[in-house]
Amino acid sequence: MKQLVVCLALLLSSISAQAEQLSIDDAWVKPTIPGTENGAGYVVITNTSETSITLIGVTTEAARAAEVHQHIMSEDGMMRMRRVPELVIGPKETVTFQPGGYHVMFFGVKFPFKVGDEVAFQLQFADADALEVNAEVRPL
Ligand SMILES: [Cu+2]
Repeated sequence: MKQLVVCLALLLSSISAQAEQLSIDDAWVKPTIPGTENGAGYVVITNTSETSITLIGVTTEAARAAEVHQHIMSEDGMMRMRRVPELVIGPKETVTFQPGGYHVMFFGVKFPFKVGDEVAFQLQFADADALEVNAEVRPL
């Protein structure tokens, strides 16, 4: 019995430690343009821990697929989007997703994103629990 109590205590402390590794602020998505099926979302992720944490993807029920993207200036001077398979967030580092930079790309939205709606997605990490994000649809 004593051993079980110790195990439970360890389990609980590891859960709360993981929950505190990351904090999420200012989550929002753009309204989708009528007739198009792709969307973009933004979030501010802060790693409050002493070790690096790697974002490896996004899941959502709101679209056929979702990916972490970045805008990059290509050699011909055009802004292009590229998928970011791994985004390392250093100890105490804050990564700000914003238009023209990192964003969550939604492919094949299952409903139009309208101002005032909420869009839920989950950030997946290699070394921490997934984080549920509820993003508000805001006007541009
Ligand atoms: Cu994109």
